[in-house]
Amino acid sequence: MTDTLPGTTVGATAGVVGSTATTRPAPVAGAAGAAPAAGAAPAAGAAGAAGRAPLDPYALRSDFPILATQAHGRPLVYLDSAATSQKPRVVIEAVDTFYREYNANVHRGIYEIGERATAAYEGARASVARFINAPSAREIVFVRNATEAINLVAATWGRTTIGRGDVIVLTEMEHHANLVPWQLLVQEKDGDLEFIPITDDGLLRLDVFEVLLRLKPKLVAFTHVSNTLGTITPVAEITALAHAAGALVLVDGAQAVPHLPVDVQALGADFYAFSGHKMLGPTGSGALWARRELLEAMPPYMAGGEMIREVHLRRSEWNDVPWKFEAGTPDIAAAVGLGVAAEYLIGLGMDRVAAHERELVVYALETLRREVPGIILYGPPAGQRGGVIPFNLPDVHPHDVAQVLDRFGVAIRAGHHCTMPLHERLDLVATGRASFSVYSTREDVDALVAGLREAQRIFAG
Ligand code: 7TS
Repeated sequence: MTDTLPGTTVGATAGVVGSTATTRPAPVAGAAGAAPAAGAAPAAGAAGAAGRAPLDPYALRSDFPILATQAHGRPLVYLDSAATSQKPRVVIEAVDTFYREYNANVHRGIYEIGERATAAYEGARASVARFINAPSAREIVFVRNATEAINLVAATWGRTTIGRGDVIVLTEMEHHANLVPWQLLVQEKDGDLEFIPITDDGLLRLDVFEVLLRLKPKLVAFTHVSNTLGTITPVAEITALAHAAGALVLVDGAQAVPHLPVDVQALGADFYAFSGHKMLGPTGSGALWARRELLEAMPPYMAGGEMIREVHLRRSEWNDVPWKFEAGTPDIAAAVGLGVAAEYLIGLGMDRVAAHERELVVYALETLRREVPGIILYGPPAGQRGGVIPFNLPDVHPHDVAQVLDRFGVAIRAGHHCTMPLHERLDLVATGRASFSVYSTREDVDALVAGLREAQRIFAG
């Protein structure tokens, strides 16, 4: 394993993207082929060039084959993108092409398809780095999902850093993936967890956070966007305060990278974790970004092949980062697909994606309030949240609501959304949740409204 990345970074995936040029919509949506050569484009934070027309979700819907299907004989209205997003054709084809044309293991084949697989895998790493403006692709560790990324940090950095009495600060609205790993860690190390409370609107109480910082926490770990309330947290502000108090910062970006421009350098955090399958990529793909010196200092997570440089019977030496953290044969196809998804989103322009979803949230909140009498909507005001609409109808369990909506082809999630402590804090058993992505439209919201009115009619009788 060499110390440097193969030079063919995006080349391998760009070829895959390019192969479907004929299926692309007009340049307004123009995502798929817009991927410029590595290094030639602005950072993802700036991608999406000012002056471009607003994102046209109607034009790009034809990129997503599943959106042309039906559920219960009605057009599928997919409003569960926070659980997992749908996949554009370029991603599906990239996975397909890998298996059809160059399926081989990575970092070992001294033959053509093996080299092609390695180039595509490492090219995907470069695309992901560019997508979040990481300073180097060497700071991107491929994992299966955000859950694995957070567990990796807890099990390596956490187990070597956290000791008796050490404090980790979380928030009351974390997904279980950014809560339970820290519970296990402090149980093992006899440390403590503290929580930044939220307001009833789902905003973080930064005044209380400043008081918690007097406990000199070792880590502050929090979500960038709440999967349940949609709250967008002030990452740069929290990070600056945490750093000033001597804490490191882990950001759970699972619900941010699909929807907002994310520039890890501008945010200033130390660890940034996310899943690929929520950002139009395949399941089984995800990434952990961490500052290089942290990755260098952390012990390995899992052990075996790939992550070693030398092995002797009684001791081994580790590979360079990031491969030190990628034991065993990775999910190569998923990583390649993730790289294509990152390029697709860069091509759309994440600022245009964010503007589209902001506009849709305003429309949804207004329309639901106006058209669905008595609906209870949770979360912060439109300007402070991403494309997530949690709600309840009075006296109807959200599971029943979801079942009625399903009859109309409308897919939402109902339940606790893996945020049980947040539901406890808000004194709720469960909520219904509609969530958006690049392909969501006002008509999707209208279908939700029609379904909710029908649910009200059924349950009133
Ligand atoms: N963090 C946040 C903020 C999430 O929303 C999720 C998944 C995760 C972590 C874990 O992601 P995974 O890919 O490792 O499973 N959230 C949801 C959801 O809201 N509905 O289904 C999964």
